[in-house]
Amino acid sequence: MMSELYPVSNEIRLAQRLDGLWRFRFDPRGEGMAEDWAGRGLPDPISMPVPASFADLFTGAAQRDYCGDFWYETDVFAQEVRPDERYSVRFGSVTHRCRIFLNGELAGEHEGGFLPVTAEVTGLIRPGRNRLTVLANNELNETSIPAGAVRTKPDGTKAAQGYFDFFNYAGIHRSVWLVRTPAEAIADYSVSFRLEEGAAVVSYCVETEGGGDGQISLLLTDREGREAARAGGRQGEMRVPHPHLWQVRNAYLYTLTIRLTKDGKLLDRYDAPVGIRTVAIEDGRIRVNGQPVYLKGFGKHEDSEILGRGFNYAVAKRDYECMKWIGANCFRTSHYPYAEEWYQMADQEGFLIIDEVPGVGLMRSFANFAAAGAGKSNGFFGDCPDVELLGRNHRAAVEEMILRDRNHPSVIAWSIFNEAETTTPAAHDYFAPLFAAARQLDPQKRPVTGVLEKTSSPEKCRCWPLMDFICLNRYYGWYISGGDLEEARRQFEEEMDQWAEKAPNVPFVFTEFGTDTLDSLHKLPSVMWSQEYQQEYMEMNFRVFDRYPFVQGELAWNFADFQTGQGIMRVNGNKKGLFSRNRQPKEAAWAFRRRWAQK
Ligand code: GCB
Repeated sequence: MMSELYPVSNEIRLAQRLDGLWRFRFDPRGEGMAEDWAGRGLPDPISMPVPASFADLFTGAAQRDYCGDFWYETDVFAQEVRPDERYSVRFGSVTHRCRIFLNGELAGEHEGGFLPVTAEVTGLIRPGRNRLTVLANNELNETSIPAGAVRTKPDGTKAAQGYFDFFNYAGIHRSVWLVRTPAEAIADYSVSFRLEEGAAVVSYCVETEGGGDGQISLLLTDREGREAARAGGRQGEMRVPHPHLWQVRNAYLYTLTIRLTKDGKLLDRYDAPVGIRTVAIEDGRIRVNGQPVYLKGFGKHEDSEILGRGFNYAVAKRDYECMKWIGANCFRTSHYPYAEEWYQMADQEGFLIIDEVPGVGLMRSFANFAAAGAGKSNGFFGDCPDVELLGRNHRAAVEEMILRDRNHPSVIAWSIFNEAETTTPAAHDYFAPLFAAARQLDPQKRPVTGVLEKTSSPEKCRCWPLMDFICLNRYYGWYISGGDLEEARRQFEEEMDQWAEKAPNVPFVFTEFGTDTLDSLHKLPSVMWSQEYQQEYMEMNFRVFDRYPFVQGELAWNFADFQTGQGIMRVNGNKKGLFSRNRQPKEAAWAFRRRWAQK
């Protein structure tokens, strides 16, 4: 596996961003490979911004809803090509799968649309102009995640049917880089922490690539650039006396400078921010640096007008400002790992992240989210067409996510699935190895969890014992007993009483609860979809959460309104946001702001 180090430029390394206006072509008949579009250049291309989803840029439904193969192409100018260096192109993600070509030659391929794709192009790259081509595909099936299906219409066009409640945005959603590293290079590193009386012990491991016997040295400096610790060797410990800890909403980042040298010559260097903190579940509490923390925040989406799922710093900045205003300290990357820049910003802002793989849609039904919310599950693992292949793809996503994100202090837990079928022995057999893999892969041994929908009830769920803390998505007062909050509360408490008996001492976090709410609708007495109803529903939920001391967090669904497929359940998307899609607060946001200031 290629290094997952985020690209940087310094005196040794080059990271050249290739974002901009690329050339693009839909390939509805899948002709591009046979006609060698990678070698000959895209015929009659149109322009396409990178990064962005393609769907919302057009005025036609055919382009918005396009499903199948599509191609991107750009020119990469290399001023020089050094014979003794390695070159690669790195995509933050390409949704959902891709093949990468340089100058017509296949350089790499990747399954999964939410994690980086790195293709080594050493030997293929030439001085001057090079042609970089991407063949992408956004079809959904039941052997990869997120799960779904494709329907072929009578005219031969395809339509994606996700078993999930978000628009099947596709494209090059994150930055693309040309990366140059030395032949003998730092490939990756990891850190983990132990707090002792008056000191922190940082255990580290550095991996190198390209052979050679260069020496590794590490220097940890504080925010003022003063030395905090140093060490030598590929593996070891550093003692930091009187450490400045990374705290929730009060971040402190050191800089770890890793150097690879040989005979006094600097071969490679990589600087990384490091937040010293511990995460553990102890005495039924989620603890950061030993202190219990109540999680307050949201399930989010990478979603905004025009960009779709394309990463944009300004949108992300606005989201963090809104989350700070409302008093949040946490979010879940529902339902897929987000662009790396989200985590870098969370590291700086002191936000906590539950990092989720795209393990969503693993319950077959017409509209999974709706059936799930109402407790109607139709199974999955027992009759999935190739459960082993699905498991391999799922495991690859778990591995790649942990490898990518393990050094972020903001990441406090790994979520292996959202609302999967968990009530059969087949589901347990499917998930047990994925939980084990996550535990084994993470040097920091963070908690591992999964997100349970309504049919994963205390009596029926077979997978909750795999989890270090239990995440529940519950919609009492919306999908269940909608419009009758008193009855909803009664049913909700009935379930919670069962959990209290079933799983004593396990922390619970509500990872979803919410109501679709139109920012234009007011009504007294309240009705579903009105601003007043959202507020009353939230207040009922707060009362239930506060009755059960094992509830250790509340992540409302959703941070903002977001785009979904069309259907009778959705009014131009899911409107459960506490903020509108253009990030203005709904009325209930003030109730959260008041509550979270006290919590
Ligand atoms: C859920 C899903 C989420 C949906 C949400 C809803 O349970 O996890 O993806 O968007 O419900 O609003 O129905």
